[in-house]
Amino acid sequence: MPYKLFDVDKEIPERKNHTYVKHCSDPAECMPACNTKTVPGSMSERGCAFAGAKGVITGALKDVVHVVHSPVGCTYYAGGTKRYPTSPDMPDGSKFPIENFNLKYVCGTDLVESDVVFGGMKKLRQSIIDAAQEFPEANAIYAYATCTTGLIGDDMDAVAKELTAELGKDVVVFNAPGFAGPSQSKGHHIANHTIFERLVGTQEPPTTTPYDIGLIGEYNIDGDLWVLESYLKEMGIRIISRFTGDACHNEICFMHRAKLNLVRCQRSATYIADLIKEKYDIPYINVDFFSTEYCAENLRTIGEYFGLEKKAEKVIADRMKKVGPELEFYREKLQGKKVYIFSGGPKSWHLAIPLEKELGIKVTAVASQFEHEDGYVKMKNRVNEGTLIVDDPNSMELEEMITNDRPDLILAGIKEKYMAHKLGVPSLMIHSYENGPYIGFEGFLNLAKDMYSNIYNPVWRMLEFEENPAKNGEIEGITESIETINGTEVAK
Ligand code: CFM
Repeated sequence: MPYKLFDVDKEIPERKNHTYVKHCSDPAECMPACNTKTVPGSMSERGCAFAGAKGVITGALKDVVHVVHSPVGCTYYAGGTKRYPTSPDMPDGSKFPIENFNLKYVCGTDLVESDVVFGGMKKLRQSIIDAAQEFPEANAIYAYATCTTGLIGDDMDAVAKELTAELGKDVVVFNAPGFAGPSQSKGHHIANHTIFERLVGTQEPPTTTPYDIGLIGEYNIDGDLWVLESYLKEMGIRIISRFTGDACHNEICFMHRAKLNLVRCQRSATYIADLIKEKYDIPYINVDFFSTEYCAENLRTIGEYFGLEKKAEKVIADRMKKVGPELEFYREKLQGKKVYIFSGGPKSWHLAIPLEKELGIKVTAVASQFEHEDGYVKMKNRVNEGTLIVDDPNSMELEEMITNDRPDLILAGIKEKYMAHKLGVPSLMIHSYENGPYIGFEGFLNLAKDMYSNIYNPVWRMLEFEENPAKNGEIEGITESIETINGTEVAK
């Protein structure tokens, strides 16, 4: 029986197809149903297509002002709550005057009932003009359709076209209303196509070199991009265009000048890498920089491509020297701990093997809010016999899993975190991170540290959890002393 129906799903048996237990002898086609509408009655944790466009793809840009064409709620939730910091550095050497501009401001049209009845285009036009006046430093204005404006059918492109000419800067419409697809994944897709069709190839970079790469699908969560950039820089490779972490509008417009593209998030951004390959003949490589082994392996591949093998080896050796001994400590402490990975998708397959192989952790469940079949193939290939693979999980399922199975830690997001805490199980945010970055050599060490300090936090034995009588007061290995590792104090 490769599929599992949770007790909490008795009323919605359709959920069974989405929860697969891996058995090595199962045929290849055995995997969770995915990328379809959420089963009615299931309390999904998914985001909407608009969230996928603004919250993931475009919100990381440092010099763009965003106008959300919606009642005020969508605008509120489009605020910069995701942790993708930006530096002020611009490709021409100048500085953008507002630090972390992308995290600070969002504009909206604040639609009310009369706009729904009579149309919102006038308001949209005025809001874009106001945004341009309020933020003259912004180099472009991106405007977003939402469920309301998608339904009333405002012709946003007509407004944008007019205003691009009037304002003398790009006004780009992202037509990904919330209902455009089953999850945020559809918004990634639409935003990739919009950017490609509307922007790529419309500007030229100030300079080019033979070692210019495009880094695609890297959003600089908690500084991830800067870690990778430092490795590439030491190898003599320049990132000419970032899609879209710490990027500016202009560099998106000259993505067609990269010599090679690296695709980091292969769920949200392979679309544009494919489009660029097709039109401009620029090759791309899928990369995986989570963990020391994958990171080394991928830096070697990039080194080989550019004939920079020795430099790649130097970066790897330097970083391993720094993180190797400390990782050893965490490996010892994390050995045998039972962990779930609940992510949007890719992080569930990126991390499954590294956690097991490099830290000795047992990954007993993985879940994804919006992966497609190709991602589930990777997930299935990378987990052990008996691991539960859940598509579009609902909170009650997770509660049932935690209650019955008592993992030592769940790697998840803010939606799961406090429920896990209430059940007496530590939870670490794998979406926006806690003490990130989590990518690369140093990042993997940060992740290990955070996992360790969450599992071994003495709070879990100070509180009494009704659900968890077995563990009260006796989590194995916890003492109250503090140990110092390389100058950092950690609870032992
Ligand atoms: Fe790509 Fe991402 Fe992810 Fe994603 Fe996301 Fe994210 Fe994620 Mo949260 S772009 S698919 S839509 S790697 S926000 S940085 S962590 S669900 S696994």
